[in-house]
Amino acid sequence: MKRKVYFAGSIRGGRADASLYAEMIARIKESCTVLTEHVGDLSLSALEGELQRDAAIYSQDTAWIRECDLLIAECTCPSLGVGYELAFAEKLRKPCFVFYHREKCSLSAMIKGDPYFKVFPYSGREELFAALDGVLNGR
Ligand code: 6IA
Repeated sequence: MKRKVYFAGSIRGGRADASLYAEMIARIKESCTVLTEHVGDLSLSALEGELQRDAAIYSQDTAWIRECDLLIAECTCPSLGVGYELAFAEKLRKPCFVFYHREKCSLSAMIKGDPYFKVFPYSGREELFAALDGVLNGR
């Protein structure tokens, strides 16, 4: 059976990297099921998110984190929601893999300094997708 991946990326924190999330999700879907495809939906703006019922979003997303086999987060664009999801997944002992562009952001010490998270800084697409393939192939 395909592994279930919870992909986390910024929504209300800003949508600057939404197309990158979509590319990462497409790559993950080659071998796994992605529970959170909407995170890479380019038509989804932070404002549209405001119109959803927040309690329903929280309830669905935490259920998906319980269900997932692993969590992959792209953290270049800082997001309170992604930070929360990482802590929630750690509590459940789900494997967590964090990617961030080392020149474009200074990753929070609460993520970078937590030895539970496997953190992958990258400088360009090639490095990012090689590291992502490594995670997906268990290297
Ligand atoms: O604080 P943020 O909004 O940046 O948090 C982003 C994270 O929270 C993502 O990894 C999502 O898993 C989760 N999240 C935040 N907003 C939503 C949401 N909004 N739907 C699902 N998950 C969300 C409504 C989207 C809807 C129009 C399709």
